[in-house]
Formats: sequence, structure tokens, C-alpha cells
Amino acid sequence: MKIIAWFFVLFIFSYQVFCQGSSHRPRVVISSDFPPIDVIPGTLNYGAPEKKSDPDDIQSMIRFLVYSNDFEILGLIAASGTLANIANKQNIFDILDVYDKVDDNLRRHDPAYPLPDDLRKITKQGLSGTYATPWKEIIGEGKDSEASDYLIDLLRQPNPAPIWFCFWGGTQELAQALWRIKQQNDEKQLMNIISKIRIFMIAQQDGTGQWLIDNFPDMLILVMQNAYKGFFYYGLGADPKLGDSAWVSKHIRNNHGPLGGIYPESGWDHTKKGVIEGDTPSFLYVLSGAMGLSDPEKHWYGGWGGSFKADSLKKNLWVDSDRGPKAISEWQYSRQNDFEARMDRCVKIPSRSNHNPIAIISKKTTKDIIHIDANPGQQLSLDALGSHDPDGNSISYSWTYYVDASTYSGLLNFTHSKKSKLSFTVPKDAAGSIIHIILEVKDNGRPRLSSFRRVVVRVGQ
Ligand SMILES: [Ca+2]
Ligand SMILES: [Ca+2]
Repeated sequence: MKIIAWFFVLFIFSYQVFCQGSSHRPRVVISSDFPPIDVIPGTLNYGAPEKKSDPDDIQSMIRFLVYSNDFEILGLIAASGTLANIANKQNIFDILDVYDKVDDNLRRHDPAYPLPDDLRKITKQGLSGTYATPWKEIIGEGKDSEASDYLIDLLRQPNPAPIWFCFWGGTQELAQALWRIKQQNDEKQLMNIISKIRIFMIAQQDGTGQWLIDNFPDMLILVMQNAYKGFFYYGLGADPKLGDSAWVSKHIRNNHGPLGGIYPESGWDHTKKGVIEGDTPSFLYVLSGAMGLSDPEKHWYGGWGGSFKADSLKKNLWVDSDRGPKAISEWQYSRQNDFEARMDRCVKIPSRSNHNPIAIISKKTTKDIIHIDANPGQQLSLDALGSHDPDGNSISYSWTYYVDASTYSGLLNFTHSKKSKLSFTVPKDAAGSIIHIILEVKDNGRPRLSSFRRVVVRVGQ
């Protein structure tokens, strides 16, 4: 009897832990102009229109799938793509079949990796013929699709937690869903729905992007128009050696299982071989929050998915920050190493692969950003004591004054920035400003992996 009771308590406890874990994972919908996995790059002068496209979405999807344990994935949408301008969810099913060959091994590293069948169930087909098309031709009666119907049901669920929509192609399916919901004239429900939508568009790939911006001024929309080029192996500020053809062959395509094996060699331009994942910032932006590096609700903070500034005219529209592609490329080392380690998980057992260290500040083990109030001239101490590595690697520390998110414009020199403890004096002329400090804890495994924490200091007058 006692044993049964204890078992029950244990069950409830583990169930709660599980539920807490899953509820903290960010909720995402990925919408992609996803091509066939045997896609032919656009610059090659052969191939049927339904085979010709930009292969970069496949690169991004492979990366997304090896991070799928870090998200609560609510939908995978096949939007219009290829030169034939068709939406075909079979293309996504095809890559899920390849994921199906590696997911068992991924779950040895983390049981949160989703089952392929669970991803198949939420894979929905959008509307064909929408790519680069004006909104008037693709929103309205007769423009519903399996995907837009699915999004209506999803958005009507009472859960108020944010849903991040990562658009790797056009935005028609969400626009149509909102058009349909608006038809019902239930203003309160519409307001509730708008308040939980978070949109990250990689450029505006059909006319509905602008329609969303114009018709829903309260809805959060991030448009990354150009900065995503910082993800290209040859992008501004990038080190080509961390993403060129040789890097991809060694760390992704060869000896990393069937999923890495189909990583396309190039994007649209077949002569530029390497990482061209222009759509990837959309989900790394959300991931940066879960990692402890950033806060996706603070769009200017910066992180693996870049940084934004408020548009001067529209209320809740955010555009590329003035740093452009550098806001993406500056993180190339840590994120490429991280991807490399994730691909190792497809084929290696946990004891033979590297895992990220755990970064702890002031004994706080959550990944929440640490907010501190301080006065000018005050001495501040931050301690990363307790940070460790689950593989037993040794770790090193690096404390950085992150100028780009700070409003203090002076210099801030950290004398012991490589030690676990950081002490510094808040500058006297920093009154009224905000200072961002990033801790990077790096292990000495292969590849070298990092974990981040951020401290935001609000300086009083
Ligand atoms: Ca795309
Ligand atoms: Ca490690």
C-alpha cells in the first residue's frame, strides 16, 4: 500500500515537472515556402518549375528539427513556393520521414524531441499561387486552406501564452485566418487573439505582410528585411570558415546521419556553397529567450536571431536595427558550434557527445534575465559560482558589457572579465541609463559549447 502511495506521489511529481518543463518552452508555428528535398537551385538552367527553388528552407528546417526539443511546436505550414508557386505539404512530410530516422537517437540526449507522427499531425497545407502576389488577390472568400482553418482553431484556444509565427515564406495563411475571424465581428475574441500573436517575418514575401501591418496595428510584427544576410557564410561580419562548403561537409553532411546528409549544398545561387539559412533567425530569436541570452519580448536586446528597432510610423512594427547583418553574424561562433553539437546528437550516444554547460549567476538557476537596480558610483558584484558542465568539461567565463542593448554610451572596463566573479563600479555618469552585461560560460569539449545569461542594470539618478 505504502509503495503504491509513494509511486503515486512520484508519478504526480514527475508529471508536474514534465508539465512545467513543457509549458516553459516557447510555442511556435513555422510557415515555409518549403521545396522538395531534391530541389534544384534557381540559378541552374534545368529542371521542372515545381523542383526549382531556393533550397535554404531545407537547411533551416534541418537546424530547426535538431532544436525541436526546445519548442512546443504547434504547426508546420507548407506555404506557396518553388517556381511553380505551389503549396505542397508532402515536401514537409518528406523531410519528417528523414527526421524519423534520427529521432530515436536524439531522444537519448533529450526525451523532449517530438515524435515524427506528432509533427505530421500538425503539418498543414497552405494556399497555392500566393508567392509575391498582391493581398487583394489572395485574401477573402474562397482563399481558405487547410492551414488557415487550422490556425483559426489554434488561435481560438483559450491559452493566452504567446504564439510565435516564424514566416520563412509568405504570410497568407495567417492573414486569411485573421480575415475570417474578423468576419465574425466578435471584437473581444479578436483582441484576445491579436494579443497572443507574435510575428517574425523574413522579409515580406507576399502582399499579405503589408496587409497585416496595416490592418492590425496592435499586433506585434517583426520584419527582418536585410539583417538575415548575417547568417550567410559570406555575410557581413561572418567568418566563412564557420559555414562554408568544407565546414558543412565535415560537421553536417558527412557522418552525421540521414538528416545531415540531405543538407543542401547551396541556396538559390548554386555557386555559393555553404550555410545560407536566411530564415533561421526567426526561430533562433525565440530560442535566445529560452536559452537565457535574450528576451524575445524586448526586441532591441539582441541575440542569435538579431535585434530590432521600432518603426517610426507604425505602432507595434519593428524593423532591422541599425547594426544590420552584424546583429546576426556576431553570434556565429557560438551558434555554429552549437549546431555542430546538435548534429552529433543524431548519430552519437550521449557519453560521446558534448552538451552545453550550465550558467548560473547569483545562485539563480533559471534562465530568466537578472534585473538589478543600482546607483551611480555603486560597487556591484556578480558571481557565476555553481556554473558547471554536465559532461564534466572544464569551463571558462567571459563577462561582456553589451553596448548595443545598453543606453549608457560611455566605456565600461571590466578588470576581471575572465573570472567567475565580476566586480565593477557603476560609472558616475551612467545615471538614468541601462547597462546590459552578458555572461558566456564556455566548455572545453568538442565542439566548444557556450551558455549565456544576461544581467540588466538599471541605474538610478
Ligand atoms: Ca523561405
Ligand atoms: Ca560540455
